[in-house]
Amino acid sequence: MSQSPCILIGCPLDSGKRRQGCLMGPDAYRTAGLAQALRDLGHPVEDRGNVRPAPFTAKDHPKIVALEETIAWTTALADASETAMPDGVPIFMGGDHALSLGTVLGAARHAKTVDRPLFVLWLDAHTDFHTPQTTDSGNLHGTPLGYVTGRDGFDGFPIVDTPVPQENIAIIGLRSVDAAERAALQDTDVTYVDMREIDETGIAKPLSAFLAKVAAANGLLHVSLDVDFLDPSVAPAVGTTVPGGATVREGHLVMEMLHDSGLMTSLDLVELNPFLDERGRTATLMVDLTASAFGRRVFDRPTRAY
Ligand code: 4U7
Ligand code: MN
Ligand code: MN
Ligand code: MN
Repeated sequence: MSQSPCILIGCPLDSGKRRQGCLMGPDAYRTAGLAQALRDLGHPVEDRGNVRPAPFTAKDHPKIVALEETIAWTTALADASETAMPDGVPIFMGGDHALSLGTVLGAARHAKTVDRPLFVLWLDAHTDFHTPQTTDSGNLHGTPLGYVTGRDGFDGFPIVDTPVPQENIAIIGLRSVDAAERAALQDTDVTYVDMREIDETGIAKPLSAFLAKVAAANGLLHVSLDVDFLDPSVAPAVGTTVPGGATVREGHLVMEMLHDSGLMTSLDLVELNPFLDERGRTATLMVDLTASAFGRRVFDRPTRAY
């Protein structure tokens, strides 16, 4: 399990919001040494280069930013994701969070072909549960969980034939939730963990409860790591900074627990904007966190069951 091949897939998608720069993310991860860090842990690594969006014609919309481009990316990334999953653990190097419309859709298609349930762990300051109807900003990077759970309103996007069941989703790290998202989420079986709960109980408790569910169901687990899950003081290279985020140690603990569980089958690294970074520190932290998720540790410990 620890020697599972890692498939690096560059997703220079920048269409999920107005502020540009995430298109440089894949090259920042390469420059920060992601492939070598994984090889040093014994994993075979294949870098498949960058995905390109399907052909599209941009139109003007009163509200939604870059709708056709994001649809085109969703189509291409769902294919790339579904194709890569049988070959190893794909690591999608973003790109903004709109890339997860495609990567999770592809993972869901793969899960259906292998007849296993898909679970999604969303590490984020935000719930990303909007639809194109409910978003105020018009930024589609705030919609991927709305899309993959099968909410209405995604006209023109690929059909979500196998929505991810709400009870298979956990969002951890929350501290910025819009009113429309809160209203929609409160009616669901999605697990959501805000920073207050993390402060009160620690991050390990809700995470191990979720991992136990994944293990019991023999599920596949897609993990989506938004840079803004982390506190902006340690991860400044992100457009949507929200104070009060996860610490470096909480980030590593989550990733170490994911590794110990052996459950993670695909990973998004999203929202890194290298234009906003300070001497590469955010890219480097994201690489270090990924290494923890693939087996880097300070000392070996007795294996725990989740
Ligand atoms: B990210 C926001 F209004 N909810 O819809 C919105 F607060 O992928 C933010 O998590 C979305 O970074 C953030 O624009 C999307 C806003
Ligand atoms: Mn996000
Ligand atoms: Mn976010
Ligand atoms: Mn963001």
